[in-house]
Formats: sequence, structure tokens, C-alpha cells
Amino acid sequence: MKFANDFLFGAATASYQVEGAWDQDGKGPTNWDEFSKIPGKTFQGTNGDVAVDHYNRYKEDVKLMAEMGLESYRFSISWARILPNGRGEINQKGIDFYNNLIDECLKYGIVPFVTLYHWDLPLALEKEGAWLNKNTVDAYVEYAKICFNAFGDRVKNFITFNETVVFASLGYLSGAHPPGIQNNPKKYFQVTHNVFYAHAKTIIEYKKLNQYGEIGLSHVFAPAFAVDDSEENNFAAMHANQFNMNWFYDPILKGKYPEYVVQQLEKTGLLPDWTADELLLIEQAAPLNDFMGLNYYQPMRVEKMEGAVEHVITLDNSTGRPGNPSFDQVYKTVKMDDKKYTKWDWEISPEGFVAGLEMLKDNYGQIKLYITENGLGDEDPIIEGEVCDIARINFINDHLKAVKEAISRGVHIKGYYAWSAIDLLSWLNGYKKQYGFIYVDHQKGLERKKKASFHWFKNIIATRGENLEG
Ligand code: 8VR
Repeated sequence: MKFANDFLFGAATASYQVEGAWDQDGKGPTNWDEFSKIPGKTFQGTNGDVAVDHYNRYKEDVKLMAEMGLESYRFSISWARILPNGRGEINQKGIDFYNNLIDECLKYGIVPFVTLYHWDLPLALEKEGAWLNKNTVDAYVEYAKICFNAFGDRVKNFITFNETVVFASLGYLSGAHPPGIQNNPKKYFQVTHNVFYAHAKTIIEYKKLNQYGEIGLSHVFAPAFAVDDSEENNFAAMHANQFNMNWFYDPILKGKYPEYVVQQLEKTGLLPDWTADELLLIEQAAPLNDFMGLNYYQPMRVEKMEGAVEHVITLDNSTGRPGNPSFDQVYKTVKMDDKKYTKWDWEISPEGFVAGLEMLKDNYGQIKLYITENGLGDEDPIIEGEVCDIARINFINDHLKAVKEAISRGVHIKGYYAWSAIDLLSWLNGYKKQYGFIYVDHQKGLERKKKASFHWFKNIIATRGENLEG
């Protein structure tokens, strides 16, 4: 079986992780420009000042993507390039950069898939309380409208937010991301609501413009499975899915929050401060959502918690490591002997992907999906000067097969974006963990080099997935 002709094969990046040029051409500082420079916050003190200099080398990078046969490039816009202070005066050079990047993609027939917010918030807004402050919602909607007006004639796919669960939980529960606040579930839930509200307002504004494009958002997709068949662990998995899936997907797709979570939050006093008008708007916006983007790396294996467990975060492995408790200490994630893991302890599970997609279909029907991230973080072996990332080839092969399988079971998937197009800066884990099809040599002035996976993926795209192994 081949993937349909309108299925998009793509790859993704995020502005802070690739662009560099942190203060070039009038860009304002962001929360990450500040946070990454606080000693001890990132692995080996790495920051995005230069990253892989995509800002200055986008032509070379897009040319390589075209050579790979990539049909779509998912990248994010840095808000602070467009609006250095988060609102107010527009920086024309920022608009120019993204216009050039978009035009460069279109020159090769690459569909630009644009994320409006992949975690880099203008510092001025961070100082006002970031996503805890409802004024940030209004500033975001204005910023989004500027992007729609500037780029919407050529960009027909917009993602409002990337992985709300990550920037909210790392920002306010584990403290590993800005603003670095720990153990504050009240703020965590408030941030999630404010973001869902911003998403709702934005898609309503987008539809008013009649640009005939599509808009949605990208969520982490980490379906939870109980480690065994016991009643208590099944309960733990249900609880995990309610808090990590339904709380995030329901307001977008169903227009209202899941009853189970709302009840729990009412009991514990953690319900966000929301108004009837905000809830109504979220309800009105839901049918306007065109698609959901899923970022799948691994499922969660969960079991009921006995006694208190401490949340462990290390800089070389900041997210996704099993062994951490839920904020409410109801369940914890565990590593299982019969599963395979990456060097960063992320489970490798194409089976979990298929099972999770079926779960999603049962919950939400045949909504339109894009896999907006999926990939393997690894330290790629270099043999006689060649980057032999065979493990990545196997990983993507198996996950594309899973996508095929899910499509054959009636899941509506319209595209697959590997994370990432090119090796890039990990938010906290430095450059050691690689994800790309294109290698960047930090010893040789950021020279680009094609990996084995580059050639492999080119063939997969050219044959529309007919040659997947196994
Ligand atoms: C996604 C994020 C993306 C990347 C990938 C891989 C980290 C990293 C945590 O959750 O959208 O930005 O972020 O995961 O892992 O290493 O920087």
C-alpha cells in the first residue's frame, strides 16, 4: 500500500531550536533568551544565540529539504521577531525573514506548515506574567492576526500552539522551563485554560479572514496504558488519560472540559479562573478547528502510586523519562522490562502509537490528523566520515508503518512530519541528542551534511511509502 497522493511527507523544526540570530535585525529578547543564560538551567549552558544559524542559512537548508523530496516543512515563527515587545510596533525585518523563508519553500513546491507559538515568548510578556496573564491572550490574538495578514496568502496551514502540556507543566510543575516555577498546579491549570481560550479566539479571527486555509493545534500524544490488567492500574491509566489527553483535547475538539477532571479540580480548589464568556467562546470555536496535530514520541506506562514519589529532572534528560509521579500523586510512569528504550529512556513503541490512535478515534471520531512530530533522539554514529543513523531509519520506518496501519483501520491521517528536519538545539539537553536528517558539524563552522536517513527518507517519499521494511 502507498500513501495517498495528498498525504504530506514533511519534517519539522522550531524557531528557537534552529534560527539563532537571537538579536539580529531587530528581534526582541524572549523568555528563552533569558532563561537559558541563567547558570545551571541547561545542559552545558547551551543557548539559542546561534543554534544552527537557520536564520542566515535558510536558503541552503531549504535547498537540502527540496533535494530530499520533502513535501512540507513545519517551522515556527518567533513572535519576538515580528513584535519585539510582544505587541505594538511591527519589525518589518522579521516579516521579511518569514516571507523569504515561505517563498523559498514555495519555490521548490514545499508546503509551509506554520506554528505560531513554539514556546519562545517575547520577554516583555514573560515579565507581565506570561500565560497566567489574560492580557497575553489578547497580545497573542493580535500577533496571530498580523501573521495571517502577512503570510496567509501563501500559508494555508497554521498551528496555533505547540504542546501546551509541555510549556505549562515544565513551566509551573517541574520548573525546568521558564518561568521555572515548581509544584504550582493552580497556575499550571490556569495557563492551560488561558491557552485554550487564546486558541479559540484565534481560530474565530482566522475564519473571519476567509483565507481558505486550515487551522488547528499540536498536542503531545502520549496515550497512557496500565502496566497490567489490575483494576487499580487500569484506574491509574484512565486518570492519566483524563488529565493528559481529555483535558487538552476536549476543549479543542468538543468545546468543553472533561467532567471527570473538572470535578477533581473543583474538589481540590484547582479549577482555573474562567468566565462564562470564555467557556462559551471555547464552545463556539470547537467546530471551526480544522485538524489536530499529534506529536508522538512514546506512550505512558502507568501504575497506581503507593506512597510519595519525588519528581526527578536532569538536564541531559529533561522530559519524558519514566519514573515520575503525576502532580496529584495518583499514578506514576514506569519503565518496563519487556519494552525497548532510547538512550534517553524514551520508550520505542510503534504498537502504542497504533493503539493510541484507535483510542483517539473512539473518543473523538474521525477527526483530521497530522502527525506533526515523531522521531528518534540519538547520538548518531559517524563511520568513516558518514553519519550512519540506522537506528533513526528503523524508528521512522516502524512509525510510518504504524501510521499506515492506523489509516487502514479508519484513522484519518493527512501527513507525517519527522522531528526534525535538521539537527538542532534541544531546549535543555544541548546538541548531544540528535534528531535530524541533516547533520550539523559544530567543529566545522556549522557545515551541513546529509545523513544515511536523508537518502533513505528521500526514497520513501519518492515511492510514497511503498518500500517500508517489515
Ligand atoms: C517535542 C518538542 C520539540 C523537541 C522534541 C524532542 C525536546 C528536546 C524536548 O516535545 O516539540 O521542541 O523537544 O519534543 O525533545 O529535546 O528539545
